[in-house]
Amino acid sequence: MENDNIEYISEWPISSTGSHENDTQSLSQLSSGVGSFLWRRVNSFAKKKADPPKKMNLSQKREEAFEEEPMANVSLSRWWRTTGKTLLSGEQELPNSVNPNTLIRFIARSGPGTEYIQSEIRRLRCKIQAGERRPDVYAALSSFYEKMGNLSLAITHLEGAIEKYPDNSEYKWTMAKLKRMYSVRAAQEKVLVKLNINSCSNRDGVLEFPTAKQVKRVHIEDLSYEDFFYKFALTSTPVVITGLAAKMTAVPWTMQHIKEKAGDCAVTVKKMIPASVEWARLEDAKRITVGEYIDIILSDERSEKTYLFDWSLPLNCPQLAEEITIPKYFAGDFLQRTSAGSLYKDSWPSLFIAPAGLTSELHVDAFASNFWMALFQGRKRWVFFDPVDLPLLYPRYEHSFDPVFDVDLSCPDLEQYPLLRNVQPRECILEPGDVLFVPAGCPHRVENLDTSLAISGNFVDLSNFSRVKDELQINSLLDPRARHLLDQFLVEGFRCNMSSDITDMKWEDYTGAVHANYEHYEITPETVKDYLSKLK
Ligand SMILES: O=C(O)CCC(=O)C(=O)O
Ligand SMILES: [Fe+2]
Repeated sequence: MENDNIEYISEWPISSTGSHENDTQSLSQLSSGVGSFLWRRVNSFAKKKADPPKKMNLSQKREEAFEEEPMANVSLSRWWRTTGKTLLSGEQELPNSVNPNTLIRFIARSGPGTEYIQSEIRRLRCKIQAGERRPDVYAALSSFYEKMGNLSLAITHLEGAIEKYPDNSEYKWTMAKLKRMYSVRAAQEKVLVKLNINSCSNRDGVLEFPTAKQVKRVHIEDLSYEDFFYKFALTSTPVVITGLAAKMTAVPWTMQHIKEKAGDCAVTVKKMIPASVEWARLEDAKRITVGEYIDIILSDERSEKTYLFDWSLPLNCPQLAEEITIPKYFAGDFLQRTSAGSLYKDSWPSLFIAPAGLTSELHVDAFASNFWMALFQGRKRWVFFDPVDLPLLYPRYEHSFDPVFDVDLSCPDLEQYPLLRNVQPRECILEPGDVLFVPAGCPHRVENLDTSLAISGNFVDLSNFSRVKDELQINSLLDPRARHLLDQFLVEGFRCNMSSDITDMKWEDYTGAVHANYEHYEITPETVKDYLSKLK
């Protein structure tokens, strides 16, 4: 079966983010960047080998003359282009995607793809048995085991590669990912043992998705900074703050206002691809101006639903960013205490415009960041899960540390995914004028009930600081910008105290927060630790 998209599966990925405007560093973009090495040959080892010493004896020469084993993604895409695509005829259609990660996952799960993976596993095992015990052979074998879902063997063989090439940060990154998947599996097995099917059957014995608790709504006048920080941020509890969004912009934000200020700016809008393995199942759709996009959204003819998603205002339209006041609850953002140009410092607030019916599928915000969203127009239905529920939602870590979830929450299948019976969802309908807080690590799904207009930001404070540092530690294995950010956070004396006297901050004060005097701030890492230990 022919499909134009197959041409996108090249040995070197055609980046799904290749057309991005100006390095907006949005979460979804970062995730595809970090994982992209999985597509490359693991060539740092090859480079070492390809740089031979000046004088070599014959046996050394023989040792140099090997062809490096490609990792599973590269191997599968080569196989697909030469052989696989002819074998697939008659099978299910390829996903309607040009994203290499999405396509390769489909191929790996197809009948012929699985057979190819199994034959590669046999071939690589023979190679090792025949004495070719190079790190690239072990790493390649590990990557095929991972494709088959055999985590134990994937880990064992990657350990073999790391033992022989301990400095390879790509191997280390993959090992961290395999271990994370392994711990998810272990958590799932524990719950499966105790699963009580009856607990979620209705009177007729039909399985039902657990009823969601409503997220608390608190009026801004009734929510002090201290209450927000201790009761919600530190306990990973989402909250809707009412009456706040209107205070956040110098003039009311409407579609017309956005069009006037940003109409000529170009943006890559996204579309939801059900089979996608990208963050929130959103993939790049097309390049268009903000003005054209708003015209389409406001007109009735909307053949294809696209999302203006997480579009960085500081990077793309600073004059809109300057109109924003950051509410006190989020204004203590540690990202603003880093040097100019640091990763994420200028990524937010970002703009969201969507037509009714479009969803951001289940996802977790990257690098353990906290999140807020202010809604100006339309309604959005949010469903959240506690971070401890993550394994019950069947997460998979494919090409990044941002999990992709197998379950479809629009019609959850409790037979196929029995662990879903044990989740404890919360939900809310965000109304215009509301501001939502989503704590770090909470999986969530969002459905636009109407045409909507919103802004959002991701932030770091003492409620998620240590988790953020852990995530950056892993990301920094492959991403020098993550390393640079982490180094600033780790410096002794990084100013991480917070103050409950904090006030809302106009844009220039917020971004200039690096000059504040933190010594007098009374919320310290010790205060937080004490508070959390008393909660237990
Ligand atoms: O409003 C949406 O569609 C989702 C926003 C979100 O969860 C995010 O940007 O992380
Ligand atoms: Fe999110």
